[in-house]
Amino acid sequence: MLRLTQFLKQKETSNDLIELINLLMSACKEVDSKLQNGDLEGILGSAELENVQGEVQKKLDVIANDIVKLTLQQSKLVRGMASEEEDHSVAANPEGKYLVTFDPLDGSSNIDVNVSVGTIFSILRAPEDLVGCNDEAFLQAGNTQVAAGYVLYGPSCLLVLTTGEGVNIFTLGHNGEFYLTRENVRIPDTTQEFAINMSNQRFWEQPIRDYVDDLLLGEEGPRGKRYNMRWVASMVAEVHRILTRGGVFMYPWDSREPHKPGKLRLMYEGNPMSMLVEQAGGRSTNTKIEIMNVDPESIHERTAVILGSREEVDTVMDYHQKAR
Ligand code: AHM
Ligand code: MG
Repeated sequence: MLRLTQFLKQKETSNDLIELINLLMSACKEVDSKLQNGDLEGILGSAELENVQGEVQKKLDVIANDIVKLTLQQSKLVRGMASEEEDHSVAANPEGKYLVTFDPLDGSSNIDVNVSVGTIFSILRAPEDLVGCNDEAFLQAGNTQVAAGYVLYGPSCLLVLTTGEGVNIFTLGHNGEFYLTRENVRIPDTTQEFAINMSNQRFWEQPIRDYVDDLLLGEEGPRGKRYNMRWVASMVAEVHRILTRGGVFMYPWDSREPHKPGKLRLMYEGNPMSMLVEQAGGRSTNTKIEIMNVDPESIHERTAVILGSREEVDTVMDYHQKAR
C-alpha cells in the first residue's frame, strides 16, 4: 500500500505542498490521540468560553485549535492561518508562501457523545504582494484553493484529500502512517438519500420546503422514488457518507438568524468541502451560485450549503429557479 508521501510524489505534488500536508497530518494525529483518550484525560465537556461566532467552545475545540495552530506556526511555509476558533488571522512565517484556513474540530456537538468529528482544512497561496499577514489576504474565492481536505476521526482515522486532481482517501495505520486506501473517489450522479436538519423546517424558504416535501412523498410524489434521510450533525461525517455512497447535504439559509446567510462558514467549511465534492464529480452551491465562485468578504463569512450528487443538487436548484 502506498504511503501518503509516496503517493503525492507519484502525482508530482510539489515538495513544499507535501511538507505542508504532512505537517498538518502530524497535528491531526495529535488531535486523534486526544480524542481517543477522551475522558481519560478529562478533556470532554465545555470549555465555558465563547468563540468569535458566539458559540460555546468545547474543551477539545480549544485543544485541537492550539495543536493545529502551534504546529503550523513552526512551518517556514505558512504565512498565516485563519481558524474557526480564532477571532482574526494568526501570523506564522513572514516569508511563508501558503495560507491555511481550518475548522480544528468540526461537528463538535458530537464530541461528548463519542460520534465522529473531523478537522477541515483549505490551503491557499499567499498573495505575491502581501506584506506580513492580515485577514484580507485570505479573502480568495474557493476556486483558487491549492488543496483541501479533512481528517475524519471515526472508527478509522481517515484523510480525505484533493490537490486539484481528484479525491483520494488515506487510512491512518497503527504505525502513524497514512496509507492510500481509496483512489479517485467519484460521487454517484443520482441518489435516494438526503441530509438536512429537519427540526429547522419551519424556518426554511419555500423552495427547500417544497423540495423536501416532494422527497418525503416517495414513490407517490413527483420524484417517483423513496428517499432515505440521515443527519449526523457533523459535516465531515455527512460529506464522507456522500463521497462514499452519494447523497445530498443541505444546510440552507433559514429565518432563525435572518441577517446571516447560513450557519456554516465559507472559508473553512464551505470552500474545502466544495472542492472535494466537485473534484469527486459532485456539485456544491449556495442556491444562487457555486460556492467556490463566491468572493469572500470576511474570514468568518457564513454560507448556505447544498452539495452532493450532481443531479440531485441540480434538482434543488430547479426548485429555486422556479421560485424566482
Ligand atoms: P461546528 O463547526 O461548530 O461543529 O458547527 C458545524 C456543524 C456541522 O458539522 C454540521 O453540519 C452542523 O454544524 C450541524 O448543525 P445543527 O446542530 O444545527 O444541526
Ligand atoms: Mg465546523
